[in-house]
Amino acid sequence: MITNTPSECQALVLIVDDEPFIRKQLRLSLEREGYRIVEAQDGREALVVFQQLHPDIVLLDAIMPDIDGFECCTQLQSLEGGQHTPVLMITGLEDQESVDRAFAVGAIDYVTKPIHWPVLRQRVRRLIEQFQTQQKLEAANRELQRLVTIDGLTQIANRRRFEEYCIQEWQRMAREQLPLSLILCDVDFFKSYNDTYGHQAGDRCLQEIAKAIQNTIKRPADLAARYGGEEFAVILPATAAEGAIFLAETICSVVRTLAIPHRKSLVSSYVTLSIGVATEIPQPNSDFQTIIVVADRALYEAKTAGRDRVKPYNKQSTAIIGF
Ligand code: GH3
Ligand code: MG
Repeated sequence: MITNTPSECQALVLIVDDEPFIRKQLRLSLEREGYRIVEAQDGREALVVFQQLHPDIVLLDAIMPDIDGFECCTQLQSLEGGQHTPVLMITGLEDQESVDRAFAVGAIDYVTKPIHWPVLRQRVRRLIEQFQTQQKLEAANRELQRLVTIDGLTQIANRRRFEEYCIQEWQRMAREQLPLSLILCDVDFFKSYNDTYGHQAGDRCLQEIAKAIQNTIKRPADLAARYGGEEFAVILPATAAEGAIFLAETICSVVRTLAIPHRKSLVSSYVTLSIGVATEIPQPNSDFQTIIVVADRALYEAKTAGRDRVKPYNKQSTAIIGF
């Protein structure tokens, strides 16, 4: 006898049949395997229960009054999780057309009455196993997807995610003709910070700054990213210059108030940021890199003007770099 693993045993089976006797037989047989069981006596009830409890498998009678099994299976496919959850049709119909119909509406397998119990048990076990493996794989893929877009040190978006999002929002703002703002931050005298306090302290400092920036942005569409070594970027879709400058000033002052000691800084006793801000309403088919170049230029101006400050994009900067 093949025994089920603990996670298979905890699996929830939804039994849908209008005949109480069949439901009871199925329940008893599958409870013996260790599954949890929930019953529905018609298609309508099955759809409600499915949405509430998200079962791991549905055993579905084909012939029922009102919504029959075929219709119920069709409707299940459109519910959340419906396309992934296996549906095993159980029916007295054996004709070619019924079998074809069952698979056409999304059933993954088909068992005929009278039920051959050992076969049913094996099929249920195999389908649950496949479903759960699939679920784990999808969760692992989601985690992998998250990992490739997150910076390992600071746990905010990485450069790759930044560029992806910047292109996406640049194009969206071009379609909607709304302003996109970009904030570029660079830690002041960070090389001497590392030299003074060590690389590990430098890493912790970057983590604190990332957290502070992340906590400062509020709108769901805003994205904070680690742009490079000690450079951070914030993308602000549908945000005009005033709003972006205000946020940049807030970031600057939040980092100041972290009060991370930096005795080798030439502008403060604490770690500070220099920040450049750019805002543009993108032209259709223009290159998103333009806004990065402009923000970088503004950042350079913040550095040369004495650091620990915000410099917004201005026309002069754009003239110098030729946009
Ligand atoms: P400025 O005020 O002009 O920006 O000077 P700076 O010293 O900050 O700039 P510079 O580009 O000379 O040095 C940046 C330093 O940031 C050098 C590099 O070792 C450090 N750095 C970059 N990435 C990391 C990191 O992940 N961890 C740590 N600890 N340091 C990093
Ligand atoms: Mg720096």
